[in-house]
Amino acid sequence: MAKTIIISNRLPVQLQINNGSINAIPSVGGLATGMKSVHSGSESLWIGWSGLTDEDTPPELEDAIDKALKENGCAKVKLNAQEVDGFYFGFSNRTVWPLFHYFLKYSEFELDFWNTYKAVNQKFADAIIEKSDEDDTIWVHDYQLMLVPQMVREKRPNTSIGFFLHIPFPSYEIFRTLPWREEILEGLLGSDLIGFHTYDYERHFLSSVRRLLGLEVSFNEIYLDNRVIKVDSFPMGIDYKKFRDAALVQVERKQDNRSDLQQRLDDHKASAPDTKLILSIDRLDYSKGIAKRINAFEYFLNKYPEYKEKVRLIILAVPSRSNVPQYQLLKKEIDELVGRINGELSTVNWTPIWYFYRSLPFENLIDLYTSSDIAWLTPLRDGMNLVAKEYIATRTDKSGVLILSEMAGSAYEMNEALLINPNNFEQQADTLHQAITMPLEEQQSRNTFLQKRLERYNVEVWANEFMSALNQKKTAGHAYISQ
Ligand code: GDG
Repeated sequence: MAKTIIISNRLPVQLQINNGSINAIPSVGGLATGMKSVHSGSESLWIGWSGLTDEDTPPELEDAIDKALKENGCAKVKLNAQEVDGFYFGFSNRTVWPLFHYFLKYSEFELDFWNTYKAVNQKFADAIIEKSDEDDTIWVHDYQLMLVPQMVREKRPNTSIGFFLHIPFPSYEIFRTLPWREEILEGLLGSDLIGFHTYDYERHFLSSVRRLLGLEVSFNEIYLDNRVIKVDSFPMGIDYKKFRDAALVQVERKQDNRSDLQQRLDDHKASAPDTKLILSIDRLDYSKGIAKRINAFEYFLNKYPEYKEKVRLIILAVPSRSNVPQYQLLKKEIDELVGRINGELSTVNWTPIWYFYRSLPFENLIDLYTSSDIAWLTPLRDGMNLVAKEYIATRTDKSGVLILSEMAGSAYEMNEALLINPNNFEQQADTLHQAITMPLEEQQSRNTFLQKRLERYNVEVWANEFMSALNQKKTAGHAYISQ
């Protein structure tokens, strides 16, 4: 029976080694949840890196690891520490990530990184070939694996291959600076279907294909040899029900069952009922615009001093890629900014910024979403931004205001949010003022539209639409009949 093979850098389970026994804990991330309908039963297999390098894996546990993964419908690609360094921390996160998020000056063009990226992509492709059959359907995820489609295509000319990019695809003017730009495009073009979050990313990709490879491109199809490659946008949704239900449970939770964080938030509300909580949640990443947001908050407090002691900014910054130098610098910059602003503005009764540098359990995430009057998300570039969608899904009484950067993919679907340019402090200060003073009826009317859309186009629909577009392509066959 034909299978679906999902392939991503990391597997949707986390391995824990306890006294020589292995536990595979399913992860609760958006991708893992969304793929549930695709990754179920014996007809699917998820291939990826387990998160343990060869050096960290006791050889006597290899079989137990494989068994634990198999029970979860997974199989691993083995990587050593040097491969993880060059492929993941190197080319993926020091070359592609900054470039695709328009941070050209951070992008490092290192031949060693590139060579390791190629070698590791080949390892993933070999694992697919080994574990799949010709009539299986293959879905490759994200920027770490852009060469995999072509590497598989070489050995399996008739297999159906889809690729989805979770980050932006940059404009041709940015993309063309990459020394290995043709190889990356050719790698992606091994696919039958290439998906992006937005129509703009799709257009940027098509433009690069046309201008760099000189291929024939018509509307959203690319003609290569005897194949037609389809390019389309599939904006990723969230598990709407999971977030809404968690918020309902949280709201109904009995007094004595509240989390410590929730108690603190409730105490804060009780002691200062007219104070507004403004929330931001991101991985600590320069693309998320956290430092600029803090500066914009200071600007806002200077422009509207009447809000001093009346607003509080909560920043949850989740540690990420902390052995990449740019991330270490950013951490230092944010620590200093928060320290300076709190030092200068705090009063006996008020600290303007609550800063958490950690990952919180899911329940606490819900506590933050449901307790905050405003979510303020200011990425300088973001493929989609699921936090914006999750905040809205948890607002069960439809109150709350979302201020969202135009530079996030999600802004295209969330017109009822207050959209801002993260570089414009004046506009952001005025928008914060607008959010704080927005009448409840207006909040509810905006959120009604947003929630309806998020509920309908949830992550399962996203995964199913991609798969059915790929399957349609399969049924239509690969042949390109010249007109
Ligand atoms: C990439 C693209 C695209 C955050 N803090 C905690 C926590 N989270 C969860 C959120 C959300 C996820 O992490 C973050 O997703 P985003 O979409 O906002 O951002 P990236 O991590 O950069 O994701 C992005 C996405 O891929 C999907 O294609 O939208 O543009 O960059 O789900 O809830 N979860 C828990 N504790 C935390 O402290 N449990």
